[in-house]
Amino acid sequence: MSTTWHVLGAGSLGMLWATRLARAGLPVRLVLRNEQRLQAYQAAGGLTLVEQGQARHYPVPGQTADAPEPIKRLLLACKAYDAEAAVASVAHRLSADSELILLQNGLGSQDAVANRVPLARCISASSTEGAFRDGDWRVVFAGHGYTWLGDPAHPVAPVWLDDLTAAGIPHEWTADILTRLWRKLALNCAINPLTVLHHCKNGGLQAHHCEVATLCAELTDLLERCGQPMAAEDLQPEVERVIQATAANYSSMYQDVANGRRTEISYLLGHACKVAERHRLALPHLEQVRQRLIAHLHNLGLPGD
Ligand code: NAD
Ligand code: KPL
Repeated sequence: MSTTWHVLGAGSLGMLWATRLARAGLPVRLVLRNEQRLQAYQAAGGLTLVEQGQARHYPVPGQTADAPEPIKRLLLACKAYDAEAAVASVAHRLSADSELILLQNGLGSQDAVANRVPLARCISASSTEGAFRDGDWRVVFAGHGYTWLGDPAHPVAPVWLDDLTAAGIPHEWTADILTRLWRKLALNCAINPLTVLHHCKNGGLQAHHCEVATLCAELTDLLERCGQPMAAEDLQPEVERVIQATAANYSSMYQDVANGRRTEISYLLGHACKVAERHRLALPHLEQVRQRLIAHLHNLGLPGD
């Protein structure tokens, strides 16, 4: 019998994973924030996945964190700033043979989660898939991509990767998940805050080439200093390539700010600056961008963390 996938967080990625796993005939349960959300979900009767313009309905069963059955496999699909509290809400249902898959972008939340549930196995993920919500309990699959998974503490791949294959979720197990997470963090730090501060699409940063190059130089120093030389390799050319390839897009942070949503700044730029301080490495431009961004968020009435 297949192990049940508990998906905590009925947001964009949570719904994208839950619907594809359910479509493959795998047992899935959606863990919702409270009884009120559960009732609203039950009234809707399930999730809708919109793929290539086609909407399909999946009646994935829902429950709250207080449901009685143990959780053996948990996909944590909330934002980085909610991860620790979210896992705490189901900690009483986890045990030494539970496995958690952490979908959060950036760094910092994974350690916070692992410290909360030291017995469970925590697997980190870094995804380039894209999805957004276009209504309650509805997700649009917006960009095909890849999800890298890895466990910095144990290099052995889990057997349930077969479930992802069956569900058509493109993935790869990697022993170097920290390199991937740091590389993505560096890309996001070099691009996302500047798109917010200059109020532009990613391509607009081509007009701020020197500023981008300065941030890349500091990020490269940081990655080398904190033992991530592979994540540092040719960072600037890759940042420039991503800016060009995604020129017509707004960065995820830009979209969060434009929609009045809290950003994940503390797990991106905030994490980079904190680690630099720990290594006594001065990164004046990154620190200045962080402070400008926080001031900008406060001016908009958004949290600066
Ligand atoms: P989202 O805001 O759409 O969804 C998060 C969901 O988690 C929300 O529905 C929220 O209510 C729920 N949640 C938070 N705390 C909860 C709790 N205690 N109990 C139950 N539910 C709770 O976020 P998302 O876009 O799916 O992003 C999730 C993570 O994946 C982020 O770190 C993001 O950066 C990363 N990511 C997203 C995408 C994407 O395309 N959306 C792509 C790559 C990476
Ligand atoms: O991941 C991104 C984001 O917008 O969050 C890109 C497109 C790489 C820009 O940093």
